[in-house]
Parts: sequence; C-alpha cells; structure tokens
Amino acid sequence: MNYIQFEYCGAPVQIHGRVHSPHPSLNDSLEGELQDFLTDEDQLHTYDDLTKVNPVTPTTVLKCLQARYSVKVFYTHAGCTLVALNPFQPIPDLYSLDVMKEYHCAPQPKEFKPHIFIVAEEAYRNVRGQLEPVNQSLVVSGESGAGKTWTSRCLMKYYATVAASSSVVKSQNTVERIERRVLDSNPIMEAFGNACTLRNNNSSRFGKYIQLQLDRCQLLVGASVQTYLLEKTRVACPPDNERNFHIFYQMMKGATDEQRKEWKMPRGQRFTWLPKSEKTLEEDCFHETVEAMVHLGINAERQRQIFRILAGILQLGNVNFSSSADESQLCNLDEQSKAAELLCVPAEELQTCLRVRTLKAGKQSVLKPCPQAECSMRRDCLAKVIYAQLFEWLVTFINNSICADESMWCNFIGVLDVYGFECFHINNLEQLCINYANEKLQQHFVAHYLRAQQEEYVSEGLQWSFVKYQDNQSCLDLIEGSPVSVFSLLNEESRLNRVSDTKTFRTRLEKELCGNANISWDKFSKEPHFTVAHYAGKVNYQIQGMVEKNKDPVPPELISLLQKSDNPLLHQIFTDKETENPTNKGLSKVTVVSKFKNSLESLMRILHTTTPHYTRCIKPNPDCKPLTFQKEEVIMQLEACGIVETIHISAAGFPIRASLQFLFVLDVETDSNGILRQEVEKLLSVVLHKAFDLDSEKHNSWVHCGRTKVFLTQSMVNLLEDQRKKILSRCAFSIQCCWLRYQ
Ligand code: AOV
Ligand code: MG
Repeated sequence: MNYIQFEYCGAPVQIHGRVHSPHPSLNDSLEGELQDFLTDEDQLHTYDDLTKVNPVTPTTVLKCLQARYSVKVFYTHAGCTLVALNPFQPIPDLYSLDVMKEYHCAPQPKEFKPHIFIVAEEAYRNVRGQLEPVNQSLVVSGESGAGKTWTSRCLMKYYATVAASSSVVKSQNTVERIERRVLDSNPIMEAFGNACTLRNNNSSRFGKYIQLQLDRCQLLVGASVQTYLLEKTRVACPPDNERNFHIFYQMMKGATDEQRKEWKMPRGQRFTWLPKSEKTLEEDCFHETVEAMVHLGINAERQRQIFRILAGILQLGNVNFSSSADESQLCNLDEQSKAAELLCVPAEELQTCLRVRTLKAGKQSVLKPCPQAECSMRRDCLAKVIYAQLFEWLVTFINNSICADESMWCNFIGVLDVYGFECFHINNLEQLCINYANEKLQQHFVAHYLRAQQEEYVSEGLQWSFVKYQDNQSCLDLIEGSPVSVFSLLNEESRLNRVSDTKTFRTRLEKELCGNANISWDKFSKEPHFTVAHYAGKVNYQIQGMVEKNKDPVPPELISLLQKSDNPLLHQIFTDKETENPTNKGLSKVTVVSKFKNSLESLMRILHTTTPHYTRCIKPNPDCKPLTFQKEEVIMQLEACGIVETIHISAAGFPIRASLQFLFVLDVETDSNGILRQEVEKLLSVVLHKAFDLDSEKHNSWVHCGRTKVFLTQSMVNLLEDQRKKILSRCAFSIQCCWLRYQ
C-alpha cells in the first residue's frame, strides 16, 4: 500500500493509497485540502484498523467506531491496540468454539476480522519467540462496565480451548482437567469479589492478574492468580443504591430449606447489609458457584464452613446498639446470639468484644465500655476482617488447586483485569486506589508505547516529529510521589493518630500540594474534599474518613475472639495469620495505600518483563443499554486513553512491536564510519526500486535506516521475507544478518 506522510499541527498524518502527487503543503487551509482525502463515510464501517481512516481525528475515529457499532461490529484495531465496544447483549456465535479454532488455525489471524481472539492468538504465537520464548501480558483496560472482565473471561476460554492439555488434577475425591479448573476459578472469584454497582451489574471490586502457565509444547498446564485490594467496606456499608457482594444474594436465592435452617435465613428474612438496589439481577448462580467449588476441590464440609461464616456476617449486620451517654447496650440479643452461633464463637465474648475496648497500661488491662458509634464500628470491622480474610483464603486455595509445579511450565501469558476508572457522587479511599491503579496502567502504556517507541526513533536519528500525548506522570507524582504526595501525607496522618485528622489532613494537602496543577479545592464546599485531575477526568474525593480507612485498624480483641472459633476454617484463617506474623497479632500495620502501592509496583515489574498487548474496552452508553452508542460518552473515553495519539504513532511509525516485525541489527562496533549502514540503505533501496518502482523519496515510508537499526514497515518485511534468501546470497559485506524480533 502506498502512503505519504506529512505533518499537521506537529503530528504526522498519513494519506493512504491513490496519492502520487508531491507532498501536499499543509497550512491554514488544511481542512479544505483534507476533504479530498476524507475517507468515504459510507465505507467507514469497513475500516478494520483506525490507522486507515483519513484524516485521523477524534471525530473521524468516533464516526468510524459508530458506523461499525451500528452494523454490529464491535472490535476495531487501533494500531497496536484493539478497541472493544461493549454490545451490552450476547452476540450469538461471536465467541464460539468454531470461531476460536478459525483464528487459531489461520496462517495470518490479522487478516481476519478484528477480534479479541487475534490479540489472544498473537500473544500465544509470540510466546514461542523467534530466538527465545517471551512471556506475554494482555492488559485490558476501560472504565467501569466497559467489558474488561467479560474480555478476560473470553481470553481465558480461548487458551483453555486452543492450548488444552491432557493434564488432570487429583484432589480428595475429584479428578479434573486443569483447564476446567482454571475456568472455574472465575465464577468463584466473581461471586465473592463482584457486586452490582450503579455503573455495572457485575462490577469487579478487586483487581486480578492471572498468569496462564504453558509448558514447552505451549499447552496450558496451570495458572496462578494475584488479586489486588478487595473493596471490603462494601460488606458492612454497601453504598446507596448499590449491592453487597453477589455471594450473599446467591445464598439467599439458591439455598435449600435445610440450608436456610442451618444458616438461620428463613424465607422473607431481611438483612440490613443486603440492600435491594433498583436494578434487578439474575441471582440464580448459587449452584454454579457451588459446582465450581466442587471442581476446584473445596469439599462439602469446607463449603459448609464457608457458608456458615457468610451467614454469620449477615446476622452481624442486624445487630444494633442503643445510644446512651458513653455506654451502649445491644438492642437485639437474638441476632447477636445467632451471629455467635454461626461464627462458632462464645456469644458472651462476642458481645463483650463489640461493646468493650481493652486498653493496655503496662501489664495491666483496663476495660472501657464503648459509645454507640464505636460499637457499630467494631461490628463493621469484625465483618470486614472476616470477609477479607475469607476472600484471601479462597484465592490461596484456588492457587493451590490450579498452580502447576514449577518444573512443569516455562512461560506464561498474563491477563490483567482491574477495576475500571470510577467517579461517583461521593468518592473516598477506595476510588482513590482504583483510579490510582488505572493511572499506573495508563502510565505503563504511555511509557511502553507512546514514549519509548518515539524516543527510539529519535535516538536512532529518524526524521520524526514527536506526536504529543497526555503524559500522566504529574498526576502519579501527586498521588504517590516523594517526598510529598497525597499518599505520603495520608500515611503521615495515619501514623500520627491525631483526633482531628480530617482537618489537619486537609490543611496539609492544601499547604504542601498547592503547587501541583493536578489537585484543586472548592473553597465553598461544605464537605472537606480535594479534586484530582486524572487522565480520565476530574474526581472529587471526600476527606472525611480517609485517614481512618487508610489505618484500617482492627481491635486485637476481635482477632483473639476469631481465633477461638470452633469453625475450623475461621480458626485456621486467623491462627495462620498470627503464625505468619506473630509481632502484630496477624494484622499488618502497613497502611492500605502503602500495601496497595507495593502490590501495584510488583505488578508493574512483572508487566515490564513481558510483551504487552493492550485492549481498550469502551462503554458506549452509561445506562448499559444494548446497542446504544452515545457519542459524548465514547469520545470522552477515547480521549482519556489517548487513542488518537496511539493511532498517529502506529500509522506514521514503523510498527516494530507487532508480531511479525523484524529488524536488521547492524554490528555497530565494526561500522564506526557508517559504511555498513550506507550499504544496507542502498541494498534496501534497490530492492524497493526493483519490486515496486519506488523512488528514493517514497521509500522512506517503507524503510528507515537508523543509527544501529533498520526500521521496516510490515509491507517491507513481507517483501524481504519473499526475497530473503536471494538478498542474503548477494550480501558481500559482513552484516550480522540475524533476523531479530524487536523487544
Ligand atoms: P468491567 O469489568 O469493565 O467493569 P464487565 O466486563 O463486567 O465490565 O462488563 C459489563 C457488562 O457488559 C457484562 O456483564 C456484560 O453484560 C456486558 N458485556 C461486556 N462485554 C460484552 C461482550 N463482548 N458481549 C456481550 N456483552 C458484554 V468493572 O468490573 O465495573 O470496571 O469494576
Ligand atoms: Mg470487571
């Protein structure tokens, strides 16, 4: 394909095909001149890759996506990324076994219609590597409800199908194929970690990175899951008009009469912590969850213990306290004793733990009755700590059940599905962490693709006009930087343990971060808050309660109580914790943001060692309506993730990170005077001239000789592939002529 390249506002723009005239001179009348090259609007839906749209502007990209959406085409390439529009309705046969096989068996999957399976297959083939195998990461991003979890499930199903091994796993009475187990980890984790929110009926309230382990024959032999920051506050305080975690509703709907009796959950029973939101949900998944548990090796007795714990949590939510000056009473002894029975702890001790604080004074202990608010806080804290630890136990169990022995696998494909960017009416520490995770991923994309690729062109001496992009480094500096950032101030306030933490935190934020353009305050607002300008939009964060959430204190009496539980699982979870970390009674003193920051940093380190593939999920309307495309919604998301800049760089550049791109690597040591470079340039020019009659001016669009590397377009690679042997035999000079995959 012919194309010419010119600059528009400092950014390279390409015109494909048809053009044989000299470069158009672009000035103020650019728009007019571009009319000649504008992509035919009737044909917009046929553009599989947004790099082919002319000109590439937010409007044309939007129009193209809209045109495709209207004819039910949901995937479109955008250079190195794949854009996935959420149809919000099942699309028959889009993900069938036959379709998977088609993409898997295709000699060139990219010649097929854009699909998430192309990304999957490309990563799968990349693992094999040209010289050595390379681990891969599939990074799925997008805002809440855009389709990340759905996409991740599709990817996992794809590998479970095309890389199915004959491995079986035996545990207790079950024998399961490994791929079945890997897939079955999804319904369990979603039941315990997802909830219906205002944005998404099945919103992930935790982040997940699953590494699919492949053996030498590239068969799936196991997997391991890493999870990130479960939003445990939801257990005791589901936000207005939202719901608690799915598993509670599944139990309510799916339990047998016998189970209801055991769980003290008669039909019609109301639980404070199980609000009904306006949205209705299909909650009939209890049996699917239980079946998945069985497949993973969670036996009936263990399941019984798990469900009793969950039922105990629900009962705790119905326990209230009466108000009196400084000592409160339990209002409902009945609920309290039911909770104690389900959690298998002594009822009186539970009551004391909730109502009385133990103060240590040297070796002496002083008991101090708590006021009503504190009792409620202790009750909520008990529920949260139980739920969070149960979730952690489940993840460990799943890992033990699906992780292959180290000797069995040699490479992995990682699938990353974290919670999407969130901006609610009220946002607190949870949203700050979620949005911070999204900033980190955006930075990974920017650093890996937008910056690194262009910097390499420049350092190689290519004539390249830098495409500007939105770098979110300053926002990350604001949140996590040192010496002063939101996180550092939050941690300091948490450490100092002041009574007036909200006020001092607010004052310090204003004083110490006033120079950062990414943070602002509305002086007239009644509630103390701060606003962060994220790459995906501005978010107001409420300051009230943030320091306390960051400290996440758990009274030691509660842990001692749980260690006495006769429920073997509850007992084990809390005693194991203490054995792991005896100094602080099993409860980490590390603040929430420090822990989260550390876990994200280790994720980033893994991502940097892999070849990434990006999929951008787009939510076409805020109400999750099937096949409804709202331009304003979509354009905001496209702008936020820098899709237009990505297209410019992919279109104008040399897509060296794509699977079939190669580089000649010159031996610079022996080429100090640049002779080899000139020879290679001459050689490639001859090839192009002979094959396509391209003059030297145009051949710059096909090949660029940099300082140490030769950059080639896909067309050039194809051409060279055809003629490789011929060229090599003609090469008289000592080029270190290895074909290398660019890393
Ligand atoms: P998310 O993971 O990006 O949000 P989901 O993957 O849960 O979003 O998608 C939201 C809903 O959109 C799903 O429950 C499906 O009903 C629908 N959906 C998504 N992708 C498709 C598809 N390809 N085909 C059909 N329906 C789809 V969050 O977890 O909230 O950030 O924290
Ligand atoms: Mg999700």
